[in-house]
Amino acid sequence: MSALPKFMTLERFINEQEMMHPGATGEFSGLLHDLSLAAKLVWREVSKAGLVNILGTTDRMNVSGDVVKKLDEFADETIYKAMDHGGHVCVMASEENEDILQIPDQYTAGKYVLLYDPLDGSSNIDANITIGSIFSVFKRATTTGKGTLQDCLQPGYKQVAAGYIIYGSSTIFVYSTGHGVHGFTLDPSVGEFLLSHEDIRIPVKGKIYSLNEGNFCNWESGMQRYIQYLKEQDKATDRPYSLRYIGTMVGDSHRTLLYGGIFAYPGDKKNPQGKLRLMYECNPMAFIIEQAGGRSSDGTKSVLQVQPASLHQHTPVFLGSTEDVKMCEEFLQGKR
Ligand code: AHM
Ligand code: MG
Repeated sequence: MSALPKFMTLERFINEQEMMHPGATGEFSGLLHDLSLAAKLVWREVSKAGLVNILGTTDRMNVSGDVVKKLDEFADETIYKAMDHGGHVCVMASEENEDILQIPDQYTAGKYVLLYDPLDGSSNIDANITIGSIFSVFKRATTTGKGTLQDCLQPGYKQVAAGYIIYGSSTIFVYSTGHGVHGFTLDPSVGEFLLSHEDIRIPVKGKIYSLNEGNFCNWESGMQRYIQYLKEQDKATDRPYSLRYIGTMVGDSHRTLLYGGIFAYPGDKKNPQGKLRLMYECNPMAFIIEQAGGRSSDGTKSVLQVQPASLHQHTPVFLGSTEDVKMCEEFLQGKR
């Protein structure tokens, strides 16, 4: 018999991980299984976006003032409906909804909290550019009954799992439960996510920077000096760096995870807290990057140390290779 590679589905991987934790109730695995189904349902719709009359905008704005695309609404509802009745989650919150999302009365409230960005990079949809979904999971802070805002407003270091699904040239489910970062590529012909990136480790240093440089004139001087520095010629420090920017955080962070370097959305004079949301984008990506051996920062401390005060708060974010993020912090703090 020819030596076929070992096929490891996401479902089997989750189950095997659960068996390594005696005492596990299976509730957490159930939550991840439900998320993988949600991912496939969203992927199915995303992949035919150009074929059906689903593209275009509605007249509704989300709470951050962005125009909501129809596909955002579909992804938002699909993830909610895939997760609301499994008995694993006590409350949810999504980037597209101002308030927390309660579990319907007829279903059991579980012990986990799910926060998600249903469709990240939605301004890229019409141009058929990579988009994604991002999720963050906490254990509930309250003990019984319906989940509350207090359950949702926990700092990122308390996440028990986080991940994203990238809908690109292939669809990949990347997640961590605090034991490394693993990626699974969807084989659409069998409808399974198969292990393709085991135990991803981010390079200690890269040579790519990824950010919206069009905001340069509004940045603080430390940020401006850092980017100027990356563009200077110096063989010894591998400069100049290359610039890559998709404008979808999932895509830009995924490339940074695999190739190294830095992804950033800094604060600036117009928006001191930047554009990206702590609970739906920055916390889960920071968890993944740190789990892969990288570094996250809000300019002064790990993103995971930021204490949330509200569901939709923004934070400056710097993610990537440890050496690159450290150097950026030095510029921001005026040490260079
Ligand atoms: P969203 O599509 O969920 O609203 O996400 C916001 C997106 C991020 O994916 C991306 O990093 C950023 O906005 C790009 O912003 P800009 O267009 O200012 O560069
Ligand atoms: Mg987003």
